[in-house]
Formats: sequence, structure tokens, C-alpha cells
Amino acid sequence: LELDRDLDQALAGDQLALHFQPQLDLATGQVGSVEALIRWHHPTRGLVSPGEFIPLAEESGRIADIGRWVAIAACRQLAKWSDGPLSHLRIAINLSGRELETGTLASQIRDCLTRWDVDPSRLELELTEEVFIASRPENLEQLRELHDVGVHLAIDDFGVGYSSLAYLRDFPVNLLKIDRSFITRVTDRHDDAVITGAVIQLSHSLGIQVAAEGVETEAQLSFLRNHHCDLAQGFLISHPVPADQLEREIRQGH
Ligand code: G
Ligand code: G
Ligand code: MN
Ligand code: NA
Repeated sequence: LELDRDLDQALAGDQLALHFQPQLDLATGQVGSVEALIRWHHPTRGLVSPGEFIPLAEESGRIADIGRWVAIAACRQLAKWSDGPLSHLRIAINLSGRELETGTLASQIRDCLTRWDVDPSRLELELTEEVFIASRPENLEQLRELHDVGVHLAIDDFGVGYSSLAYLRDFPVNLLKIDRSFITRVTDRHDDAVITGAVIQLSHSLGIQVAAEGVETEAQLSFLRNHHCDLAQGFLISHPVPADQLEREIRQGH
């Protein structure tokens, strides 16, 4: 496909960028971490959404190069922030199952961390439930290896994938991100409220932190505070923004 082939140029040039969406630590009121979301400024099509090009890249195999680009960009950003007011920030990057299949993900990420002298605990990997359930054990070993050196692991879009909980038992998960679809109606629907509350309790009982995705109203934020959710992410707090804007927002005390 034409769009997929254009990715080669995007990777070689400067058409890709990471935007960052803050996650508010509800206990401290500070931004504790940011999720990196890739953006593509296509020369003729304008902004192309990752929802459009990531699936294409997964099919063509270009996802491995994108993954490498993202890991490098995230580590460079962490290195840049390391001696300023953003030195406490953790960056979470999204990984697809296809990226684990290359078998070189762990060594690649470790190389990046070393090369930019980044504390591994500043980096978090977001994977969906499907990745944990459908990946081959030897591919998942890479995640264990990264966790052993200090990299954090997060479950993305929790609650809408397969309903197995075995990976919470078998994997060293640091953070569970409750899918946006629960948070959207958490103040209107009893079932969403009960599920959200129960997921927070389950996670905490297992020593896992919880983030809520897609927080758009003060009422949702209050609910999450009252139920001792650890982190909140969503348009109420901030849209995903370029690094310089994030720096301004945090300096202004967001
Ligand atoms: O930012 P936006 O909501 O448009 O993202 C759409 C989807 O693309 C989300 O599911 C998100 O997880 C995914 N995505 C964003 N950035 C990356 C990335 O760097 N790598 C991978 N594999 N997926 C990403
Ligand atoms: O699949 P993943 O959770 O990684 O997708 C993240 C995507 O969710 C980002 O592309 C981001 O733009 C989107 N997003 C983040 N916060 C909100 C929100 O509050 N409301 C909605 N509708 N989308 C959001
Ligand atoms: Mn995510
Ligand atoms: Na998500």
C-alpha cells in the first residue's frame, strides 16, 4: 500500500513525532508519567493517525522499525529531561504483539537505555491483554527480562480484551490501565462503577497500580479519587501534546 510505503520516508526523515499525554498522580496532584503517542505529519496527507498506519505497519513488518524509532525517541527525551524539573517523569510507550515477535525487542530497548544513560524505571511498556494471552512464551520472556532490569510493564485497555486473569498472576505487572469505555459512563451506570471499583481493589490486592483512561469530567475524577485510583489520564487533564508544550504545562504547575 502507498501509505505503508511512505513510512520508509517518514522513518528516514523527520515526519514522525511523539506527543505526550500526562497521567495525573491522584495522591500527589502531580504529573507522574506521560504516555507517548506517535504522530505522523505526512507531506501531502497532513496528520495521519496511528490508528490508521500502525495496523498497516503491523501487516507489512515495518512495525519493527517504528518500534525502534519510538524507543529511541523516548530514551532521547528522557535523557533530555534528566537534569531538569521533569526528571521524575516516566514515559510509557505502546507496543504491539508484532514487535515482540521480532525476538530482539528486549535487547533493543536495553541498548537504547544504555546508550542514553536512562534509568530503566523511567520507561514503561504498555501492552494489551491480547498480547499477554496470545504471544508465545519465549516472546513474553523478553518482557520478564526487561522487568528484571527495572522497566515497568502496563496492561493497556484493560477489561475489553480476553477475560483471562492468569497473566496478572504470572507476569510482573506494575500498572493496569482501565479501558476508556468503563470510565466514560462510570458516573452514570451502576455496572461500570462497580466494575471500575472492583478492578481497582483487585489490582491493589495484587500490588498493582491502576490508571483510568479517558477521564473527561470532574465527576469522573472525583469518583476515581474516592475509589483510590492511582493515576488519571484523559482530555480533562490534557490532550496528548508535543514535548515543548508539555514542558510549559508542567512548569505552570499542572
Ligand atoms: O493517539 P491515538 O488515540 O490516535 O492512538 C491510536 C492507537 O494507536 C492507540 O491504540 C495507541 O495505543 C496506538 N499507538 C499510538 N502510538 C503508538 C506507538 O508508538 N506504537 C504502537 N504500537 N501503537 C501506538
Ligand atoms: O489504545 P490506547 O489507550 O493507547 O489509546 C490512546 C488514545 O486514546 C490516544 O490516541 C488518545 O488520543 C486517546 N485519548 C486519550 N484521552 C482521551 C479522552 O479523554 N477521551 C477520548 N475520547 N480519547 C482519549
Ligand atoms: Mn496506551
Ligand atoms: Na489504552
